[in-house]
Amino acid sequence: MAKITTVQGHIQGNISEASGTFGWLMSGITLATKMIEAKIRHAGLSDTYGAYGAENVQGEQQQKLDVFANQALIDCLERRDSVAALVSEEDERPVMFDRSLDTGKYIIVFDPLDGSSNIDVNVNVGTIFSVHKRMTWGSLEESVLQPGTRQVCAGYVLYGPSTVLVYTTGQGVHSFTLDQTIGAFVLSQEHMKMPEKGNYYSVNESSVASWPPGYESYIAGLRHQGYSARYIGSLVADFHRTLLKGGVFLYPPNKQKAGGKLRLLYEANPLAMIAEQAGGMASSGTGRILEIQPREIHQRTPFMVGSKVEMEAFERAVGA
Ligand code: FDP
Repeated sequence: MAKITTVQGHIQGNISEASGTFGWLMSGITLATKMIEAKIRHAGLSDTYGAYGAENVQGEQQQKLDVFANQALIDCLERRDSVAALVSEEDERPVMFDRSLDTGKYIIVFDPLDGSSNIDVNVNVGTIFSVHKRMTWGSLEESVLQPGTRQVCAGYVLYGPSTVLVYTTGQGVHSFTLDQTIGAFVLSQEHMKMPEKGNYYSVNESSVASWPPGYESYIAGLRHQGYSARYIGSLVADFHRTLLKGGVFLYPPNKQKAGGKLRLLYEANPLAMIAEQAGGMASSGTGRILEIQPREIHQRTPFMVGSKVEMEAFERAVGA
């Protein structure tokens, strides 16, 4: 019988945590994402599509699946003793637990269902997560607002034709595929590398007229070199393609969203860590994403991520 490696077993060997604490914590994430994936697979058969009827803290219409995904993650993680706080895109404030510094060591930040506008049309969506270690000084609130350089683990699950989990703990990027027959994420690729250069650029060009100087000519330059466009509108899916095929994804600032659209803590930071670990780069247009000191949990940032060649050209184009 062929030996398999599950994500919990793998991650335990990739983090400096002596006990099985981190594997147990990770099992909370994998259990929740398996519940989310099961719900998505049957979405057309049950009354799961459509708006929930409320707005989230960002002023966006919550979808029924957003609400389900958020609750699944909270339910599966709140019982893990090692969790000090949970921060979700869907909740205005962090959920904090009254646990000692020795027990409640981790803060988990997540976007339960990224790409909500694609849910009803059967296009790929995802869950993004980031884990920080609680600081031994300061308040728990301060621990929640750590820069991306201090992430101890970052990852995402892409609900696509197959369901894939990608994670890093700073020891390379590894990918797992959900084996439905045994209900486990099984190792499919270790030490993934983003190609140094790709053939695609990925951006919502509808706001080109209000991009800052340098962006439009950069994209025109890529087109001139023969690059092709790909834009799904689900960040996880657009990022996953960029990780595998190379190229560049951009969400620049524009007139309506002067500070960008994507969220620093649970979208840009985890994907930036994965990109860097795979040999790519991630920028806000004015500096490295991972070095931004967050001021609040739902902070937005412009987000550009991709292969080394395209990102170095981007930085030259915008003077970053
Ligand atoms: P959505 O609005 O569907 O939830 O962060 C949210 C996000 O999707 C990303 O997944 C996606 O990359 C981006 O917004 C799409 O925004 P635009 O529709 O403005 O292109």
